[in-house]
Amino acid sequence: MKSRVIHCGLCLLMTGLLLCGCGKKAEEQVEPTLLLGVSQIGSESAWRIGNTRDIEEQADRYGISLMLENANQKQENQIAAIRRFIAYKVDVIAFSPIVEEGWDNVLKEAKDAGIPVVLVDRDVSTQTEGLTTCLIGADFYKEGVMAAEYLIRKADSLGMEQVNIVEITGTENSTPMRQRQAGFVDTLAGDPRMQVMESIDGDFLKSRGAECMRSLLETYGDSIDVVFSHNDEMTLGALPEIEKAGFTPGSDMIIISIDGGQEAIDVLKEGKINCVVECTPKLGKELMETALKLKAGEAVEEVIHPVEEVFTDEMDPATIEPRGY
Ligand code: GYE
Repeated sequence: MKSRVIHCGLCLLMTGLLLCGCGKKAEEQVEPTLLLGVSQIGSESAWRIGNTRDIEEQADRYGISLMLENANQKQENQIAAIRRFIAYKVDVIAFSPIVEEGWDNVLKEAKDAGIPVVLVDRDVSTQTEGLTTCLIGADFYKEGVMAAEYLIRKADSLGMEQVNIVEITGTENSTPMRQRQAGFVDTLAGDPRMQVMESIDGDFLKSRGAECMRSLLETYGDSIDVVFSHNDEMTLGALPEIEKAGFTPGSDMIIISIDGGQEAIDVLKEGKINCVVECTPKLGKELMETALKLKAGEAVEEVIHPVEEVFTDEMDPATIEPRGY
């Protein structure tokens, strides 16, 4: 990520040269670019990699200079990155908080420096109100609801009387983990057939998805009817474990995933995943437009949720467009 920062520095230097009349096109009026500092969580999933790529592409499209830092899954790296953005006097800070708590101090520092902060993808929970300007990200609660609604339809169609569920959750205390779980559990609450036997933390990682599935299979074996996994990566880690244990995912066990990356959709087409709730990583365009508005001192919407759908074994898989992540 350092090279990106250096690259930004060079861009600024070049802009400066043009502005002070040292460049060839000195007579042209060059608009100062907006400098956007983005702290990304890491590279834990195809979703995250697609999200980073989208932010980079959209920044280029909008002519916005980007200081993009990858925190490698560590909150302290995100806090350090935000502090660097403040020191560098960026125009706008955007970040995807790995967990909800623990941001009060650094966000107060950004506020004191007069730099607006945009939450991308995930939310924060702070003691002081008003430390961030807006949130651009999915409605995770609704994603959990859509997953549960599919399960109710599926259990109806199979005439199931008892449905034993295991849940592999995303990073503990992160917004998608909390909200996906809440939406799922709340929606199933009125259905006496549904029983979540265990929820286990898979941290949104493929390797953890495999480990969690091994342990769930050891404990519950063939009494597992449903695996609800909070992202595709963990699902893709869990599937080979189910097969190794002698079960056929998609028929012996109902598999429900979230994200909708191409790899999971291909596996849905093979019949080994039954339902994938879409969560789009393409938040870059909204982010750039929001950053430009904030720089211009315009009002922005407090919450922007992208429209999302659900892909299931109830539909014709040929109708699913290539996903792009
Ligand atoms: O589902 C997962 C990623 O916050 C929505 O984080 C995001 C989640 C996404 O690593 O794959």
